[in-house]
Amino acid sequence: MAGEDAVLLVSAAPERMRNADAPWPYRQDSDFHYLTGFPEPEAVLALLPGRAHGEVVLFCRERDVERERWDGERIGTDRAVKEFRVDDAFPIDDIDDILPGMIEGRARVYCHFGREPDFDARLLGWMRRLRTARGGGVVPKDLVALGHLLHDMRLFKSRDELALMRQAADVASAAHMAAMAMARPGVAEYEVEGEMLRVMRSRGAVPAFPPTVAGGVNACVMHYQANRATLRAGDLLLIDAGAEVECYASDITRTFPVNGRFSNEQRALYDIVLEAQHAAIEQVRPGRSFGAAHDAAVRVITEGLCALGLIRGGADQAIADGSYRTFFPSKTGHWLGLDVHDVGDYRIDGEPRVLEEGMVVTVEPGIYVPPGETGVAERWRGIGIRIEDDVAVTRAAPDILTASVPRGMDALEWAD
Ligand SMILES: [Mn+2]
Repeated sequence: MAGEDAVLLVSAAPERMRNADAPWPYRQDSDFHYLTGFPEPEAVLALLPGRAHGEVVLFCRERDVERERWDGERIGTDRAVKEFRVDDAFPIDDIDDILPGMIEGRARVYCHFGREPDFDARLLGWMRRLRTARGGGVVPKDLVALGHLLHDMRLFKSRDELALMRQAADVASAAHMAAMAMARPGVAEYEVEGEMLRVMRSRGAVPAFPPTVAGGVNACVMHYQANRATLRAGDLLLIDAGAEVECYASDITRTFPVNGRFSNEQRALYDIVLEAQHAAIEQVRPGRSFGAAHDAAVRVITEGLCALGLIRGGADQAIADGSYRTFFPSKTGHWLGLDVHDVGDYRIDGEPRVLEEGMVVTVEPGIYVPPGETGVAERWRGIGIRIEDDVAVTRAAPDILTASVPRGMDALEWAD
């Protein structure tokens, strides 16, 4: 695709500091992981079509007994070749001397630029080195943004990738069910969060993003992450949490009554969201447009809110003028993969993308009645409900990877 006269360069994610000299837990760059599976920082992958000594070249840290005593084992260049299926590996410290010669004479460099300032600076340094080389090196004419090419590949999940995503979905499902089992009036949101993190870590996974554990009115804050409040009888609890397994994400939301019983208003709105989700999931099929699920959810939610009197003037008008967004301001889903909001174009030439086998999307309609929304009767205000599942596009029916977490109202109610 890139051509024989191209070179492709991708850098590992740098270590990032949380504060002072305390780092964040390391997470590999998704593109770099996709292409190499190599888990360390300070590495660069070079794909060099036609190179006689090997087309797949990795620059990485060398073994270093003294450093490894402090920071743990490094893979090193020898094992990189043996275990990560690269043709050739060199010490990252030598990259400035070696890489410019590898780039020389090639017409195009595919890479990310404008993302990591350090990588941008190094890339320009290699170009400068090439230009000022003895005899004057042949500098590539074009720097090409790698995103489109690579991210279109990432959009289609292989069988192995789907297996990992199923694992990530299973871990998140277990975490959600543990949360349901312990949520009670008087329990703090962070206690529920802690239980979910315990379940994820006990299975070797990590959270794919900071969980939202939002009791009552907090559910109306779309990205609530404070998780500080205490759960109260009569409130709903909205939990949006996902697990990550070998860098592959899951993303699940459930909303259920803290005291085991939906109120009439909660029940009425929940019923609409669940029906909207069913209608949306029906659209996750090959040949349907990405936007079809959202359109289906908007239709069900708007008609439901009209029937309950929260929207006046008819569903067609509320959809046409967008006023339904007072209660449903988000989209119904996103691509899911190595990133929770995964890469891949949603539109091609202005038209919504058509779904194909191997794509994975989330389906997450919701109703959020803002607490200050004086246009509706007070009894509706402050209710926030979202139901989110991860769905793979298959030739047959939509494959709900997260179906084991209950979402029917009967299954979410309990009595002491
Ligand atoms: Mn989501």
